[in-house]
Amino acid sequence: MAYSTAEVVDTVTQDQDFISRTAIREIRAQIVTLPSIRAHRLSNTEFSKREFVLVRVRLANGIEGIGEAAVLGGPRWAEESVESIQAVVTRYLSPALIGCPAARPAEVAARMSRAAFRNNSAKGAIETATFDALARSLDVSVTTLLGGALRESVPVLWALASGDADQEVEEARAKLATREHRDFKIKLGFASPEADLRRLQKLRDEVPEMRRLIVDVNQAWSEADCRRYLPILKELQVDLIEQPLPGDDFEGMARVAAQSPIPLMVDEAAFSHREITRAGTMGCGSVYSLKLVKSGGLMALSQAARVAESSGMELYGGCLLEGSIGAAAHLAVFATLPRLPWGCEHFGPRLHVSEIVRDPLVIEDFHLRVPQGPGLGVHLDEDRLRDALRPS
Ligand code: MUC
Ligand code: MG
Repeated sequence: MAYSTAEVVDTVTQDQDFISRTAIREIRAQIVTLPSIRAHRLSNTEFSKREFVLVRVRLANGIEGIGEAAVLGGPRWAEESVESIQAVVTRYLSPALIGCPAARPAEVAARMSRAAFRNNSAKGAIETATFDALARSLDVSVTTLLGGALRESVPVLWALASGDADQEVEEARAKLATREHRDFKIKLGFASPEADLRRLQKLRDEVPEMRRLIVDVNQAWSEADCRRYLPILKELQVDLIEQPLPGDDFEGMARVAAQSPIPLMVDEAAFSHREITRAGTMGCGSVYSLKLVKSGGLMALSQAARVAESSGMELYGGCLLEGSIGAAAHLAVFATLPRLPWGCEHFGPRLHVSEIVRDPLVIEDFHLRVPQGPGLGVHLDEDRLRDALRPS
């Protein structure tokens, strides 16, 4: 059936009208503080409350989208802090984006990269909020805009990170009993390797039902440590070792990976697509941890998955302990990936004592459900948010 000229002109006009109604009018960045259920320890930082920046993008059509900019232990896991994110969003990214249509995500991303170098957590939250607002304007899910869902849920692990072996045994048993988690990530590197291995041995002995075990060393070991301790990790049936060496030691990671009896996962080493390609082609690891704070946007996160796979790495759905908003943003991308063999680690929402959304994410039968649209599928609870805002 051929369209008449008048019908084509009508469609083009409607499209242009829609695009102009999605012009970004306002971007707000609010610092949120949520206490954690227990202390969470990494090799280089420790915290008992989580702070993040809630980004709200309002369009000309009145629709608002939300995004979460995560950090870990201040400017410690990466260089951004909640204060720097708030300043960069308000002072640089927001002025660059006012008037830009949310219906042109490629232009949103291009304007952000012209306005600021890196600052990926800030950019990732703005892009999330922009996609959320655009998807709500169209009454579809963000996943639909990113290619459409290939799965409705993702296997999700739990991280044991108090450093207290007795507490960790109890925590692992509780997660197994409620059928929330059977795969676990154990944070190493804040104690001596010998103490960490004793902790692991106790967990293996006392919780034999634990299935997959991943250890995250967060860059704390040397190459010599790896040679000494990797055979013991193999005996403890560890399935994956995450970023044992410093992020910039690509050669060391490649040497360790070549000799390791267990696959290595690349985390802090690779943010940009060029770094991912380098890590993969050098053989620094056989798995890549996908994170919005490394990629700086939902589209770039989805591309990072393709780049990692084409460089020879399998995919793991990483996190920076985001709450429900950040987790929903990751899930919107994870749902579109043809392969995600290592599942994900978006247990972050359960690490907080409270939520700022009305519809917390659902974990059942060891899987995290992809929230359904429109938008990200999560909605702010303004009363809870008010209680959680850091006083200015
Ligand atoms: C990291 O390095 O992977 C994610 C989970 C967790 O326990 O720490 C973070 C960061
Ligand atoms: Mg890690």
